[in-house]
Order: sequence, then C-alpha cells, then structure tokens
Amino acid sequence: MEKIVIIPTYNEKENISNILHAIFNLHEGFHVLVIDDGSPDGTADIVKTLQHKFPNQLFLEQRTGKLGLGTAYIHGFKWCIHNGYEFIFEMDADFSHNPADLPRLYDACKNQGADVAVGSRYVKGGGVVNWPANRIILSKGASFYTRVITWMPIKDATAGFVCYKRQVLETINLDEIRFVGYAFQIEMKFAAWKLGFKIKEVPIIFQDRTYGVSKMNKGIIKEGILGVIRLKWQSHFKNYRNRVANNSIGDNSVRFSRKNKTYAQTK
Ligand SMILES: Nc1nc2c(ncn2[C@@H]2O[C@H](COP(=O)(O)OP(=O)(O)OP(=O)(O)O)[C@@H](O)[C@H]2O)c(=O)[nH]1
Ligand SMILES: [Mg+2]
Repeated sequence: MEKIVIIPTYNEKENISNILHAIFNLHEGFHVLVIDDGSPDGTADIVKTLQHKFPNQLFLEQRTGKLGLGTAYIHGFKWCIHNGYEFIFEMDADFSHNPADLPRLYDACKNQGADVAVGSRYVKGGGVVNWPANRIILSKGASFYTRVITWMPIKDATAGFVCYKRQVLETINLDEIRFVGYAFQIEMKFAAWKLGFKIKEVPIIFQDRTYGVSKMNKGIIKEGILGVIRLKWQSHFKNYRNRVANNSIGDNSVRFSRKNKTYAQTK
C-alpha cells in the first residue's frame, strides 16, 4: 500500500475513463480512489465497470449529493489512512493535471525530503496552457493575495495537484479543515506549513479542461477571499497549531511547546 491518487468527481463522464487509463498505463503502481458525489451523468457507473478491469487498484466511494471538493478530499484522506497508504495524492479528473507528472511528485516526497509536494504552475519550469486570461489573473491573484496575507512561502497556493506523506494527513486534524473550494487547498497547505512540514513545489504545466464543465462559482471565490483572512486571524489569536493538530492519534500524537512554539513528535 504505497501510493494512491484521490480523484473527486462530479459529472466527469467524458474524462473519467481516460484519466484512469492514463494513470494505470503509467505502470508505476498507483492505486486510485474516486470520490463521486452522486454525479447525475453516471460517472460512478463508468468507474464500477472499470473496477472489473482494474481489481484491487481502483476504488470508489459514493456520496449522496454534491457536498463539495473539500469534504470529498477529507473523506478520501480518511479512507486512505485507514487503508494504510503511505503517499496520498490529490488530482482533478479533467486532465488539467497531467498523470505523467505523478512520479515527479512522488519522487519529491520519497527521495527529496519533502513532506508535501505541490504541482506548481508558478515556479520556474511550470506554466498554464489554454486558460483564458481572466482565470490566470484570478489564480495568480489568489496566490499573491495568499502570500501577502499569510506569508506562507508557496507560489501556487491554490494548487490541487499534491502528494502528501501519510504522516502529514495523520498529524492534521482533518475535522478542523472546513473550507470547500480553492480555500480548501490553501487551508491544507497552511496547516501543513504551520505544523512544520516541508513543502516543495514541483513545476507542472496545467491545461484547461477540454471536456466537461467547470464547477467553479462565485461562492468559491468569496470563500477564498474571506477564508485566507480567517486563516491568518486564527493563526494569530486562537492557538491555531494546537487546534489544527490531531491530538487523538495515540502514539503518533503531536505535542506543542507553548513557549517556543516548536513541535515534537512522540513515538
Ligand atoms: N466529489 C466532488 N468532486 C467535485 C466537486 N466539485 C468539483 N469536483 C471535482 O473536482 C475536480 C476539480 O473541479 P473543476 O470543475 O475542474 O474545477 P477547477 O479545476 O477549479 O475549474 P475548471 O477546470 O475551470 O473546471 C474535478 O475532478 C471535479 O469533477 C464536488 O462537489 N464533489
Ligand atoms: Mg479543472
């Protein structure tokens, strides 16, 4: 149980089969967990059919309605921890993230000392293809805004192509992660950074989706703008690290020294 890619889906019937084949055709040993939110277009049925072709590699969790990207990932993280995976990836279904980049994210965590590897559009070697100017401005603006407010040293704060070492997801109290859209991606990175984990940005080329429709909306943008300020506020005044650390995981629990604010792991 080494590595697994979580793919949240809502109405991705045009993409889901191709993206799954692209991952399994890498022959790099990636398993996949699809979290489908009751897609009316039958995405989950396509996954179920493919489970016969990829037994013990392809898993499906079905939820009853569109409950949001953030909660889909939290559900997936808990499932992957429970099932013993060591490297847990986030990836979109729409080919914006190139499956061929998965091994580089894995390598950054496995061999280069990263706890979190972020597929980044805004570091040297990264980029965006086919995105309309307004989406680029929104995305770059969100990352810049996040850096100015939080001081988190990450160029692509909203990135959704990520590899987490298991320990990171075990250490974060996932029940305290509240946001749903881009703010969820920022919140996860912020929590990992505040807990002292090493985050490495790996350059990727991001492509706009060719098939299917965007689930982006104004609520997601609003959540991001207000959410970043809330994160910063909490991290100052509400002992953020104690709240966001998982203190209920027995031997692996994380304890904080209030005095010097560093954390130590107990074995
Ligand atoms: N399970 C689940 N998946 C979702 C939900 N919203 C979006 N997704 C999936 O999350 C991934 C990212 O969503 P996208 O619509 O591509 O969002 P985006 O990448 O920000 O925007 P576009 O690329 O412009 O469409 C895709 O695989 C979607 O199918 C949701 O509420 N639940
Ligand atoms: Mg997309």
